[in-house]
Amino acid sequence: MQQWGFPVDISTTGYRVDRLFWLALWLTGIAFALVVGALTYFLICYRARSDRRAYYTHGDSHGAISLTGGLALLVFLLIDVNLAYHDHAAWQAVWGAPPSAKEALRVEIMPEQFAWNIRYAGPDGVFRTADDVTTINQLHVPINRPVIVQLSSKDVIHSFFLPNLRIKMDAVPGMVTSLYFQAKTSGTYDIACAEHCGFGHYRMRGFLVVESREAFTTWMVGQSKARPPDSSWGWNWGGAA
Ligand SMILES: [Cu+2]
Repeated sequence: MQQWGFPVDISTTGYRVDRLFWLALWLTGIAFALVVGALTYFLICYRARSDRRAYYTHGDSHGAISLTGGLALLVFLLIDVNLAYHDHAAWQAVWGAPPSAKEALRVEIMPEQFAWNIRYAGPDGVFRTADDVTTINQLHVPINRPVIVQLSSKDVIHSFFLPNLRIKMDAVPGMVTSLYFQAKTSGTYDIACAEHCGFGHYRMRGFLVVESREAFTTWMVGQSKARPPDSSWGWNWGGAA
């Protein structure tokens, strides 16, 4: 399902990203139409004619400089400043208010060429203990609960991308980055790698399953029985743990 050509938005903040996209498209689209319109007008109006001689100007008259400066200022204020203002507001909403580590579900993701290694802390809520749950390419989250994801990378730079949540973060070797989101619609959605990371880049398609709290718990219990935790990677959550 799509909205205006976008993947359906299932997040609490994604509409802000979409609005920014449309605002940028409209502003630059209008500017583009005006520029092309003016260009066409001048091309026709001042085309070569036998009764008119061309003349040359450096464009350094007072009027020409004022017009150029005025137009530049107008573009700067109407497009750049306008976008920067709205961008700041959206940024604050999407990245500026992380949920507390207590209310949120915490997930560690360690991508490698070419898969997403995903780890949950398990019932005790502490990472790198015997009840950790690890999966590959399968990220299950409960609906309407904030999720904090911490990322690093085993090999090259990947980019963890959830198109339906309008959120994306680089996964960099030797560094821990993070993002958070809250999904409000259940279903199965794509996880993509948005950084071309090698020949198997296309294989880094994972699945995000948004489900009820009960279904999530049932899944988690099943996973913990299905496979032993993978302790070959990890990091400290610092104060958040
Ligand atoms: Cu990748």
